[in-house]
Amino acid sequence: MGITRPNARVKKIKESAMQAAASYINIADLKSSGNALAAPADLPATGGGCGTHGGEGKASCGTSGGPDDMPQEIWDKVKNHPCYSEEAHHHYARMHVAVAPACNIQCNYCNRKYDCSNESRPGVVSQKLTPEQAVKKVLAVASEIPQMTVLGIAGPGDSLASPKKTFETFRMLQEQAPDIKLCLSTNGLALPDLVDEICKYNIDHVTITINMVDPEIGAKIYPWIFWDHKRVTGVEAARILHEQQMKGLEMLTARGVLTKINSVLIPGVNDEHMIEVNKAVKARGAFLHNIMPLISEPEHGTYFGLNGQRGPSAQELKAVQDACMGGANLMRHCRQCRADAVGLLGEDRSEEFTLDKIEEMEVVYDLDRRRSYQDKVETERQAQHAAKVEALASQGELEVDDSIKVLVAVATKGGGRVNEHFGHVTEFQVFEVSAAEALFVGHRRVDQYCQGGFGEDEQLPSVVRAINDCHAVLVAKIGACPRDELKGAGIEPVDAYVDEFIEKAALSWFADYRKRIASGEIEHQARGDASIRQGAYTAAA
Ligand code: CLF
Ligand code: SF4
Repeated sequence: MGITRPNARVKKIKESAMQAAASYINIADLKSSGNALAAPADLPATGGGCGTHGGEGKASCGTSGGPDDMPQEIWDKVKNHPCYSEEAHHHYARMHVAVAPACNIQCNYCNRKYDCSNESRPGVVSQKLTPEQAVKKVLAVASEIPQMTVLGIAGPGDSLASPKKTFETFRMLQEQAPDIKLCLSTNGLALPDLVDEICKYNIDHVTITINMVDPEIGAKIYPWIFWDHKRVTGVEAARILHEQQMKGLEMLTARGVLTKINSVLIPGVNDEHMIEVNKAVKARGAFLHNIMPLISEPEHGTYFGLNGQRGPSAQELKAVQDACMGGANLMRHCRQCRADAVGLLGEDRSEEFTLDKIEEMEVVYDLDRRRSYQDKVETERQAQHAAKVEALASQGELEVDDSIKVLVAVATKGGGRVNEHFGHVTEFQVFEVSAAEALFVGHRRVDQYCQGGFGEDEQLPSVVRAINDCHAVLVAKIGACPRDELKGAGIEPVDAYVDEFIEKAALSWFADYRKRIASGEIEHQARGDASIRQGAYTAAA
């Protein structure tokens, strides 16, 4: 199967993305540029608001939403789920257990040597566990990390291709740790047959990876599926997969299970199709749509990697996400975690919880201790929210173009604060800041610049490339050499907001930036594009 080259409209998205941070492609541009926004003929029209009726979207508020933006029962489900609430992901952790090794389909971006790329990134292989080992591990992590609130099963194959292991793990855990939310991720092929089982075990959150709603496009992504005891290929395989995915999604929605849709953005294959996917899943009640970049390199040994299929740049990804705004709520804080990830999104503590280490640990699952710790987390989270509201209120009136939006990279080690040294960063969080808001729009992985107390100068250009579309980088501390390199690239290093909450710091810096524009001290310049790291990730990277 050949690789489709980007067509004219994708080129338009890319050119638009490259032009300027202030001129991202928007939904209006796409409305006027083609029919991508037209709802598929067989779908009901979508409605706005936060209603929970029928197959409509349960909330129109996005993952940054709070209790005022959605019904109480939905808020109760998402408030401390780090993937379903952007705000929660600064404070609450999740973990995965790798109990599901088999898969029933083949994706062109997957090499079975690695974890399922639908819900993880290539480059590392998880330690596979039995359900008993998995439950033991969850209890060990829960006793060490009281803010770990969610257990997900996301591979390393498909969680529903090995249903016995998946459900046995959930069943045992529910008995022993009833406060932990259960979550699973699937390609959807076996989903309709297992929806009742999902409800039986109170699994409140299900992710389905849906990369297309057009089987012709699907045939470029899936070479085969295993269906009805035989291998099915081509468009027929994609058609069956598509029908199962849509049916499964509708069934979950009808039963009140919150669903998230993961889509892998593959330039030239499904990028211009993504708006249609977004509309189709919204119409069937998906709570969230997570559009993730394809990670593709020859050394991953995947069909796409070996055939030169590239992943999107940071601004290409953002342009497609921005174009989907107004449809299903978007998740932009996904970290494409491993099937055995442990910790806050963006950190991976799985090495602390290998089977041999767990054997030596004294595991005390103390529900009261977990609750009292989470109460403290909640207090901190509310303080972060209040700081953001206060910073927004003090933005003030200036003789400056109100439509200016810029990206700001942030060095943080968690808690929603600017609290990491530039040299220690392995992941920058990126916020889009305007006079109206500071919105989390993504993250950028980088190689750690400071190694053993010294800066690795050859790493600096790749760090700059990763945040090259940002106007400033907020850090707790930064050395002279990287400071000069960043300034030379037009990125302002800022260490004036140490330990402050991120949104407040970003908004304060932006207020100062606008003042400098208003006074004529500086002129607002658009930034270029940035690269998404394509290399194999490791736990330390
Ligand atoms: Fe895991 Fe997925 Fe549940 Fe989250 S991850 S099964 S919904 S608990 Fe989260 Fe990781 Fe992204 Fe998945 S950041 S890859 S979206
Ligand atoms: Fe690989 Fe996951 Fe696709 Fe299966 S569903 S082929 S494990 S990426």
